[in-house]
Amino acid sequence: MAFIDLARKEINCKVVFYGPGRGGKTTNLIYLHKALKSNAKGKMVSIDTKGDRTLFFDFLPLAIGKIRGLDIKIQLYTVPGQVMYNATRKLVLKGVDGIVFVADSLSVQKEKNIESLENLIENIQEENMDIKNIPLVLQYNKRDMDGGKIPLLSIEEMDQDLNSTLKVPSLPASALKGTGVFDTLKTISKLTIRYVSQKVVGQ
Ligand SMILES: Nc1nc2c(ncn2[C@@H]2O[C@H](COP(=O)(O)OP(=O)(O)OP(=O)(O)O)[C@@H](O)[C@H]2O)c(=O)[nH]1
Ligand SMILES: [Mg+2]
Repeated sequence: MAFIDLARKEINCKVVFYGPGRGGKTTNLIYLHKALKSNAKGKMVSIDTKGDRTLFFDFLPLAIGKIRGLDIKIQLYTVPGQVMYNATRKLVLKGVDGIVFVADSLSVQKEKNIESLENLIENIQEENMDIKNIPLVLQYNKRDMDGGKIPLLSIEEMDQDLNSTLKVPSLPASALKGTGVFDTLKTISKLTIRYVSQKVVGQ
């Protein structure tokens, strides 16, 4: 949950990258960590990985600027996408202020994307939150693999599968090349800061 530290004049928000296994969540954070200047980022920490699979979570703290004299800090987390690690996903989701759902554009992953989004909605409900109230952005990742051996889902099909009822912002991306990664961060940051400010004002 977001918290304001008035002594330090800062607001901290938590954004979680969610989505199916091997969809590219960790790759998003790795790209941001590489691309950002050192005054905008802290240390990236990956807790428990096996090969390139996340078993617990990755963490990357960012300082994204000032609003009305307050420093805005966003802490990025990833969950493990593998189906069996649901308890860990629930733990990482606790106190979330914004979510990036990283969907895999490979056509063979169509069902996995849908399952993972359903799992997210379920886990959010269990936390007594409503997915419609939480800032959410869909990222359609791996668009650089267009024309490769495995066909990609079209953007329209992914919107149909994942966004027909949610109707949230969706962005094409390649976390590996970095295309769309900053757009994703910008979009979720804006929504999250607005959401957190409203909660603060409402208190
Ligand atoms: N070509 C291409 N490969 C990608 C892209 N994003 C991720 N990958 C590759 O896909 C594999 C899985 O990426 P990860 O970022 O580890 O996936 P993850 O969502 O963190 O997976 P889990 O930790 O198992 O949940 C890695 O080999 C990445 O290099 C992309 O945009 N394009
Ligand atoms: Mg990972």
